[in-house]
Amino acid sequence: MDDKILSKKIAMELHPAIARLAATLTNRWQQHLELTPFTMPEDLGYVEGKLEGDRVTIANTCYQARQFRKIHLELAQVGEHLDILHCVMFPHPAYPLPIFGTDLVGGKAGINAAIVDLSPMAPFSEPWDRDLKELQPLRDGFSQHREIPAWGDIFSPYCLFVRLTNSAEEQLFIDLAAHYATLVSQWAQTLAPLADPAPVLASQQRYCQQQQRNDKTRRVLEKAFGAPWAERYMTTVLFDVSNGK
Ligand code: BLA
Repeated sequence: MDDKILSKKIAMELHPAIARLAATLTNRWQQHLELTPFTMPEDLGYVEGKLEGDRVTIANTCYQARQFRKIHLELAQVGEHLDILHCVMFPHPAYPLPIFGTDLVGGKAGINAAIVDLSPMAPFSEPWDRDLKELQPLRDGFSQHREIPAWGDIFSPYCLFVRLTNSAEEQLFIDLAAHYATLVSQWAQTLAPLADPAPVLASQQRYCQQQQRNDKTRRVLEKAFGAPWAERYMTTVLFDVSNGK
């Protein structure tokens, strides 16, 4: 990671569950994948804006690996009251792996939105389905489930969307997200690339189009940076549609 981005991140003093999830995911990737750097547009690694007088800061870290086109971890902060972790692992479309995605949104009062999924780009094979079913006891450990919005038809039956009500639930969410990230990294090792990436590419494109319809994300970005910038950021950094290469 760029030293400048790292020191800015430390200065951010994020909600402890967000900082812990970021460290845990990075650790799992280093354990299970051979990471190489992924270069993103120069001006988008670290970004600052203003939202109703509050400073908005965004720090991005990106990697790639043989089976993953882009592994993106974003930490964002809106003034003193909103901390955000966003993470997506985009497989190369030649690998019919699900997309790992997680989003944590919260503040001093707690994490109001915690979502994690392995979203299928092709039907899950039986062993993958079994791996996900085995984690049901973890998914059962949350007291406040939230309703997935209509654009979320891209998510799997194993998607978890909750409010985290105490530190035990925070840790359980981190454990579940780490399991999901580990599973997709391990599944990746078992696959040979497909000759025809077109069907997976089409599923990935639909995933990105649906995520771009998340008005709550868009509104934060628009208010801080303006509509054109928010559009560029959502379509080139958060949910850029692979061109198949
Ligand atoms: C919700 N995302 C949100 C919310 C905000 C953001 C403010 C509302 C929180 C709440 O209702 O309590 C904001 N999220 C951001 C911003 C960024 C971000 C500004 O990532 C980036 C700069 N979102 C994702 C991914 C998933 C996701 C990868 O980025 C899922 C895998 C889901 N976020 C997601 C969902 C909601 C959400 C489903 C709830 C939307 C709703 O209830 O309408």
